[in-house]
Amino acid sequence: MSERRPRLYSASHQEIKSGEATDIYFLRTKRILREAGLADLKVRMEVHAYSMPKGYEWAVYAGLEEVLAILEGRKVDVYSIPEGTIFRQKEPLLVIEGVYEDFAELETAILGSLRFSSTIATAAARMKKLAGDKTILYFGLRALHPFVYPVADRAAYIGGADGVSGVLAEKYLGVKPKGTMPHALIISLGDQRKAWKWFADLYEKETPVIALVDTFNDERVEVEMALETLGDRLWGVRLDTPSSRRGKMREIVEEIRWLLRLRGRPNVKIIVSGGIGERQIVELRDLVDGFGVGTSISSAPNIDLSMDIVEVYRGGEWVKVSKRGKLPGAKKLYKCGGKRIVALWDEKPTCDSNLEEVTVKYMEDGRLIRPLPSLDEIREYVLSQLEEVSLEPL
Ligand code: PCP
Repeated sequence: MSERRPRLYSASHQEIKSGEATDIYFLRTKRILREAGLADLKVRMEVHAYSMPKGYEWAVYAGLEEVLAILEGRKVDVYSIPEGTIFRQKEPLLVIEGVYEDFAELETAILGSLRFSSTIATAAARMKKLAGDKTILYFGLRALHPFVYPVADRAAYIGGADGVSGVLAEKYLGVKPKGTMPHALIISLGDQRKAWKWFADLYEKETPVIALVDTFNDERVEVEMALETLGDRLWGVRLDTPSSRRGKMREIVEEIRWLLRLRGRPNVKIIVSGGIGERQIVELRDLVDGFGVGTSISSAPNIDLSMDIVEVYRGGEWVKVSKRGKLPGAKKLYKCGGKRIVALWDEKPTCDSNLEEVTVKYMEDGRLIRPLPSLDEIREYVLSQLEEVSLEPL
C-alpha cells in the first residue's frame, strides 16, 4: 500500500507568473544565451494565427488580461489589439518587446492563456451569431478541469454567451451564475412535481422558474404536469432529452410549442440542452428561446496561436527575422474604413478615410499604462463585430 496521499495537480498562480509553468527548452535556451554572451539580446515577439480551424474564417481574441497579469513586473513593453477583437489569419495580435532573457520562459503560459480563452470565446461567439436573439447559456464547466472554471466562464461570456453557470463567475468576474435544477434534484426527491415546486417556492424571487421536463416521462407529459403544478409561476421548460430518445428533436419541440399554445401559455419559454452544437442551433433556433451549450464550446477546435521572434536588436538596429513560413518584422493592425491593414512596425499606412490604430500599447517596462475594459464592454465589442462577419455553421 503506497503512502501517497491524493492531491491536486494544477499549477499555482505563483508558478504561472514566475515562469515555472513552462516548457524545459525555454530554460535551456536562456542558459545557452547567457553563456554565449547574449543575455541582453533584445527582441520583438509577435503572437498570430497562421492557420484557422477548418471552416473558420475568423476568431475572437481573448485572454489578454491574463497575459498582462503574467507579464506585469517583467521589463517588457506590450502592444496588443484589444481583447475581444475579431481577427483573421496572419494578423498581429500581441507584440512583446524586451530583453529575451526577461520573458522567454513565459511563452508557454502566454500562448496557453490566449489559446484557451480565444478557443472558448470564438466557439461561444459562433453559437451566439447563429442563435441571433435567442439565448446561449454556457454549461460546459464539467467538460474541463476545475482549475480553469472562472477562465472558461469569462471567455464564454466575452464571446457572447448570455449567461454562465459557474458559481465562481460571481466571485472572479462579477457575473451572476444562471441555472435551475439538475436531474439529481428530481431523482433525489423522487417526484418531478415536488422538485419544481420546491424550486419555485425557494427561488422564484431571484430567478425565472425553468422546470426540467425530461426525467421520468415523455416531455409532453411532463410539460402538462409542470403547467398543472406551477400554473402562472412556470416561466420556462428545459428539454435535456436523452440522445437515445431524440428521434427528431425539432418535432418534439414543435409538439411542446403546440401544447403550450393549446393550454393558453404560448409565452412559456423553451430551453434545449444536451449535445447542442452549431447545426442543432440552426435546426431549432426559430422554435426555442434558448440553448444550454456545454461540450461543444468547452471542446471546440483549438485556435492555433503561435509566438515568434520577428525582430532582433543587433548592431544598433532592429533586424527583421523569422523562421521560414512566417513573415519577418513586427507588425501592427490598422483599420481604414472597412478595410483591415497589416503594416510593419514603423510604417504608417495610407488611408483616405479615418485611420484607426487597432494595435495599441498596454504595458511599458512591465507597468500597465492603459485602463482595462470591463467584461461587459468586451462582450459588447464582440457582439458589435459579430454583426459584420459571416458564418457557415459546422
Ligand atoms: C445538461 C447536459 C449536459 C450539460 C447540460 C451540457 O446538463 O446533460 O451535461 O450539455 P453538453 O455538454 O452536451 O452540451 P443537466 O441536464 O443539468 O445534467 P444532469 O444530467 O447532470 O442533470
